[in-house]
Amino acid sequence: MFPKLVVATGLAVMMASSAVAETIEVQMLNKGSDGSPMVFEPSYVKLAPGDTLKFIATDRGHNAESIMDRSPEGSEDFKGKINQEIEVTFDIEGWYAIQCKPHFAMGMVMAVEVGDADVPEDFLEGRLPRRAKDRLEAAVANGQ
Ligand SMILES: [Cu+2]
Repeated sequence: MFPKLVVATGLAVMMASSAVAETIEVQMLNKGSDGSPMVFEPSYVKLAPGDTLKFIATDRGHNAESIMDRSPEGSEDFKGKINQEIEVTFDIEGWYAIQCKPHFAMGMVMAVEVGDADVPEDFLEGRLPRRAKDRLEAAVANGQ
């Protein structure tokens, strides 16, 4: 029994320290698992620089794109088409806000933290629909 445990622990350490970039899937849904309408699931993701998010068009009528001025300096905005599955790689540390354009006013947004970054002071400020702001706030709170 003891030798087995040692082997399992060694494997876990090896996996945790592996530097291989990961791809994490985010579903675009008409209804989340908690019943709320029009969501990205999960709505908060923490990545290491170089990791990729894959947006899955599970339900129709959604897209994924950057919310202007809510991503780190030097990063590039992206814009997926409606019903398009896209993969976005995040190289620069910081916080990113992402929206589904058709359901932005309904609060279809998510937050991505890359590396260990402080939330920028203006991340939740400026022009944001109330529901988008509420959900973004909740997503940020998840990450703190
Ligand atoms: Cu949507």
